[in-house]
Amino acid sequence: MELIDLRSDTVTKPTPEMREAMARAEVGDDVFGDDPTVNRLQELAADLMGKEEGLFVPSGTMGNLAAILAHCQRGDEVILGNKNHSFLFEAGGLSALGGIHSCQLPNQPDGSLLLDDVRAAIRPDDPHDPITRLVCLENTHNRCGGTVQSPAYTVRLVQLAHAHGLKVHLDGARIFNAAAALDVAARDLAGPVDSVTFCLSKALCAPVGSVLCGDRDFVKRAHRARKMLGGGMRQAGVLAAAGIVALEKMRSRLGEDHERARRLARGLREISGVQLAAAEPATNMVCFGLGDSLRISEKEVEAQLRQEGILVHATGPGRFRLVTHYWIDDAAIDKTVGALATALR
Ligand code: TLP
Repeated sequence: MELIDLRSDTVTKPTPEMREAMARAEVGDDVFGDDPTVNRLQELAADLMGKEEGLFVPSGTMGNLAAILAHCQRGDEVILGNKNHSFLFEAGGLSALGGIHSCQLPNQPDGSLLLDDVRAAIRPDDPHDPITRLVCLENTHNRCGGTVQSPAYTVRLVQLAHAHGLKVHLDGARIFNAAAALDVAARDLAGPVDSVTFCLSKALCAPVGSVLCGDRDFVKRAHRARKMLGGGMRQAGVLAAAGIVALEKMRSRLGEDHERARRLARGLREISGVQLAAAEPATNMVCFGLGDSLRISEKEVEAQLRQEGILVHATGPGRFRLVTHYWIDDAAIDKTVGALATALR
């Protein structure tokens, strides 16, 4: 049975075109900067983000941590959302490995931070306080349900941060989903910030990798951080080749995933007891809870759907996030709605 895997867009497998490009890739030692395919990917990525340079990293987690290490010294403070991936799901790397203090502000429903909250969180120049150095944004915002923040908001946040001498890093793991939903170019969202990470291995289907982009000095420091974290890869062109196909061929189709997320949400809305987090999903994530009337646990739902060949993943007690992607078609959505309707009857 062909599995329908809605646990994340990280489950996407490389397309046949990617596998061919990987087999043909010209390679060299990337730690020496000698891999022509990695270099091409980095240039392409930097151009799409409106930045001077790019740095290929093995994962979004390492991209975010290398960025934070490149911006901050030990003991500095980062302002970020209390639902940001870097705070919740990166194993505490910024404090464990970077010695960096975090100030967590409440994410608004769209994943943004209130400018007044940011302004109030910036520390005075006082020896009792850590030095506020960086603000981290996330767009699309994963834990807020794949929500998007506009270029205008990004500019306002960056202006505030820069007025106080702070840098801004954007976790743009799914920045191309945000750009597609807002019908803007990714550089409209990434251009204003000082650094941005985006993932090749999620909706874009590459098997591995993210790119961290910023100005030349920043990327030089991030390069050192990547080495320190063990992320200096050698003949990484075989991976970068898939990343190039991802950027050239897979960005323009992301609207299809968003349309399927809306189809899924429409189906779920008809099932009594399902409480959708948002009337309309902003991008490729559909989040919902199980109402009290339903006498079934999230583990039982996972198990029942698995028997039908459908993989879903609970994000908390009675809560789910289903993610659409390249390998999910309309029939998969309809089968999932049917299976959930049966499980929750
Ligand atoms: N997110 C994964 C899980 O870790 C939760 C997922 O299934 O969504 N930033 C954001 C916004 C992310 O959603 C993720 C992965 C990362 C960073 C980390 O990327 P990787 O997995 O490449 O380290």
